[in-house]
Amino acid sequence: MDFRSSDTITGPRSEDVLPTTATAAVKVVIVGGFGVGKTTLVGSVSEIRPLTTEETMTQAGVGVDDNAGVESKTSTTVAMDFGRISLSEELILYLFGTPGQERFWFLWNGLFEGALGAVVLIDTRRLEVSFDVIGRLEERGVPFVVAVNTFPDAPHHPVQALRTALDLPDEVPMIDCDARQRVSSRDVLLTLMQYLHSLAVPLA
Ligand SMILES: Nc1nc2c(ncn2[C@@H]2O[C@H](COP(=O)(O)OP(=O)(O)OP(=O)(O)O)[C@@H](O)[C@H]2O)c(=O)[nH]1
Ligand SMILES: [Mg+2]
Repeated sequence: MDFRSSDTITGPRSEDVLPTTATAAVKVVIVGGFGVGKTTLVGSVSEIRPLTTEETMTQAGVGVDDNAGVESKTSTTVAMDFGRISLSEELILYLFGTPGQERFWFLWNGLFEGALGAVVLIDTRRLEVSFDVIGRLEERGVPFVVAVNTFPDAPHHPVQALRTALDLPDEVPMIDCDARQRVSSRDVLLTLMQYLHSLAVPLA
């Protein structure tokens, strides 16, 4: 297992130290089917060097790992991703990326403990890998937003068609993103925080 953040222990770097102005910390989970870009999103947006648990995909996974549509993928998350981002001087988000493959989903229980909300990343080339993920979030009652990770060869569907396909309630925000881009990933997290805020503020 590759715990990249602890390859060489040289003491904290300045960007690893929590800002003294931080007053609130929120745990957010990044979920989605296999290969939709969860590890990429955590890595692009994290201000600390992300912790990853990538393992090389081998022949042993053929027939077990469904890599249709992402055949070039060479590694997969086997436990979790972890990162951190300060959304403001006071507000810190701790990001936990889940493994996409169903055989590792038993880890969800621990990863969701104390989480305020979730981002569901989807790939429109393989919408079906997201169905169970959304169902499990709904069962847990965890508020979530949906981020459409735009791969270059992905078909473009009208928002309403996507919502219908995912059976998504109208109030759940949906946003396009490029998980490789920091600003885009940050916008996804801001959308989630605004949504959580709207749920917390009682309607007049
Ligand atoms: N073109 C494009 N490629 C992307 C984007 N996001 C991720 N990728 C690529 O897609 C592949 C899958 O990304 P990962 O971040 O490993 O996906 P994951 O959801 O963490 O995968 P698992 O943990 O195995 O479920 C990688 O090769 C990324 O470089 C994107 O927005 N656009
Ligand atoms: Mg991953």
